[in-house]
Amino acid sequence: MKKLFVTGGAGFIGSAFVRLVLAEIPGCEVVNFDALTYAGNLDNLEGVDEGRHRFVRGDICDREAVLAALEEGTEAVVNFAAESHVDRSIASADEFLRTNILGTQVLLDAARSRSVRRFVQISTDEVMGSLPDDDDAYFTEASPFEPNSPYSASKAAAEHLCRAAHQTHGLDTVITRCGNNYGPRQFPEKFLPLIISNAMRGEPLPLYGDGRYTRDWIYVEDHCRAILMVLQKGRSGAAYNIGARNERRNLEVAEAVLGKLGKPLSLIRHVKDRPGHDRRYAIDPAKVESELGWRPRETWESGLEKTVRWYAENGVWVERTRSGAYRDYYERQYGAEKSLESEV
Ligand code: NAD
Ligand code: TDX
Repeated sequence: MKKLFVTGGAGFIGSAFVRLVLAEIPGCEVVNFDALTYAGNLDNLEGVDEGRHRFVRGDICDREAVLAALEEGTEAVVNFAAESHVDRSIASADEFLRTNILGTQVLLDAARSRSVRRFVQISTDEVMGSLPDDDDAYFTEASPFEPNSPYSASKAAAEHLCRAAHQTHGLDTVITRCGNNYGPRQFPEKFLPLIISNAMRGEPLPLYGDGRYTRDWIYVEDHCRAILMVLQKGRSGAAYNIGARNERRNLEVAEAVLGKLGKPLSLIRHVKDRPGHDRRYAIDPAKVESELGWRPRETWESGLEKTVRWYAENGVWVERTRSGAYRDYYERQYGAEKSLESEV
């Protein structure tokens, strides 16, 4: 691989992917196209090899800007750019529809007109909705789409557009559907970095509802290695579910973080539930394992240890991301919960 066009590469997963590509594929150049929304952060790219990395600030909905940055000879577009936080999509869906749906179509069109060989769409397990609690059902690639939030509905729509580009125009598309990522540089509106940074400051950890919601956690670098394998060896037109067989209840995650930081369980607070809150995600990764030979490298214990340590050692990053616009959002989301319903 010589040249990749990565969108959303200043975000949490995209920046981890850019680092991985530059480190593991000698000679590969990356054009990193990112609008730098509240979630995009150039600090996430500190230390990358600038000789092979070109950052372009731009909006994936801006057709001309995309075409100007996307050069002939680009081997693949890898689309991470998205509005990615479920709670924000519940508060207001507009930006999710614009970026996640219209933006994906602009990229598909641009990839076709620049004769890009392959288009990789980074999707999510959430397009498949919710599984019952205490069940042995799993999401497979054949699971029906049942998105429950404006975020997951917009990601499902984006998948359909990729499929349509493949079927109608013969574009070589592949889709990855992953569960909850964790690791360094995740914006602290998401559950794990939120509770780590709150716990470090001795502040309450907000758990929606009964806290017994289950997520299937994967260390971000393991996810990125799977994306790289799908990019290099995945079947055209296929989707791959990516998961580390690591289901955890939110309460268990909170207890693990408090344990690692030596903080009391009394910091846990049950707050008002998320509307339409998906009960359980659980991914069957058999296809990516058997077809592509992918396996996660981190265990939950090693990944959580690395993650907590990274946040402990990068207080400046945390403070900078928690300032300004994010603080306003935090007040809107949790302000009413200051009187916190109960303690565990
Ligand atoms: P993030 O919110 O941390 O980063 C998103 C990035 O996209 C930011 O850098 C932002 O500036 C950029 N962006 C947003 N709108 C843009 C636009 N219109 N034009 C150009 N750039 C724009 O997200 P993340 O957690 O890194 O997620 C990356 C992708 O992976 C998303 O597509 C998300 O749906 C998917 N995903 C995330 C998870 C997870 O657990 N975080 C799990 C599965 C799938
Ligand atoms: O304050 C909180 N309290 C709480 O209990 C927050 C922010 C979340 N939660 C719960 C909701 C979920 O059950 O924690 C779980 C994880 O929440 P999020 O971090 O918001 O992630 P989730 O809604 O599961 O979606 C994530 O995984 C799939 C990503 O944000 C998506 O981008 C990805 O597609």
